[in-house]
Amino acid sequence: MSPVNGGATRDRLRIAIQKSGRLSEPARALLASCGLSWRESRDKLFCYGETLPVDLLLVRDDDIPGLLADGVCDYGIVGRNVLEEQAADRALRGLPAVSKEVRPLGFGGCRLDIAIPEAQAWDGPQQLQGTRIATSYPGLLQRWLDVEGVQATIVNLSGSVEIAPRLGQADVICDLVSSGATLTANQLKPAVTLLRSEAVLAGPMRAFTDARGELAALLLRRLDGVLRLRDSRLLMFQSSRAGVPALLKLLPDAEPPTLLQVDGAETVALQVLCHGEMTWQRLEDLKHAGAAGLMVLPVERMLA
Ligand code: PRT
Ligand code: ZN
Repeated sequence: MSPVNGGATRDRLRIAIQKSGRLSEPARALLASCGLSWRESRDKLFCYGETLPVDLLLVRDDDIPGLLADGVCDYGIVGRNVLEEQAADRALRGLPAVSKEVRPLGFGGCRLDIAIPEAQAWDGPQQLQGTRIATSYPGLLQRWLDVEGVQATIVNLSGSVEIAPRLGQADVICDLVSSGATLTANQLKPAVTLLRSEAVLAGPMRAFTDARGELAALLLRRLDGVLRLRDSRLLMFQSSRAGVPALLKLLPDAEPPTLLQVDGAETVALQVLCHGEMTWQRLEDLKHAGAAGLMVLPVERMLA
């Protein structure tokens, strides 16, 4: 079969993910945890979906918005920074949006920051008037400069942005930052954040009118289940019936509990699905408030 047939009617769903890079492994793992599997061909561009008619295209992340725009792929897993850059670029050229963020996916977190030389003070955006700013995100930078009313020269670089000030190519930079170590290594410091980013599922503006519609709904349903459970734990403990309200106040991120009567009318056993991190401190607080026999269990799968 041909992996590419444009935006024509199809009965298989096609998802573009990064071939190799920061997002490729977590993207595959996430889709696998939704019950998808593929005939492995990791060296190639195309993976044929086996458990469901959902195929993968393995590509460079920068190509994903274009593949979505052309209808070659139905969904893509890509950094919000890449998706928003395409949107900003299209908007600056007066073109309509062609794809949208469908779900944030909770990995690949970073920020698009303007970073300035360490020795400089930051007095706000107006300080950038008349400067040269090196970036690989000219659309997002221009959009921000327009909002702030700043006139600056954008130096468009495809890589090694951090080194541009030292090479005399630019005064400051606008680049992705996660730990900040790269900025420090280049005697730069973050000044202002233009965008908070993470990997997202990007998809079409309009719903599918063919068999892909049902497949897409199924995929999103499973994805929502997986994302919801990612930080979820099943908490089990016993307490006096009278003590339950005080304990539940300590669990604001919990689903309504299941209560089982244990010992006469007084003692109850509780099962609570909690969505936040279950730290030792939280367990100790619960114990202090009267919980006994506390147990935290991982949740593997859930179908509401
Ligand atoms: O080959 P391909 O084009 O597909 O890959 P790529 O090299 O363009 O992308 P890749 O794999 O580097 O990044 C993919 C996506 O990961 C990005 O689009 C972001 O959404 C996300 N991401 C998360 C990051 C970072 N964190 C990150 N730290 N992308 C890049 N960086 C850079 C940063 O700019 C710096 O140069 O990594 C370096 C280390 O960052 P610090 O702050 O930890 O030092
Ligand atoms: Zn890239």
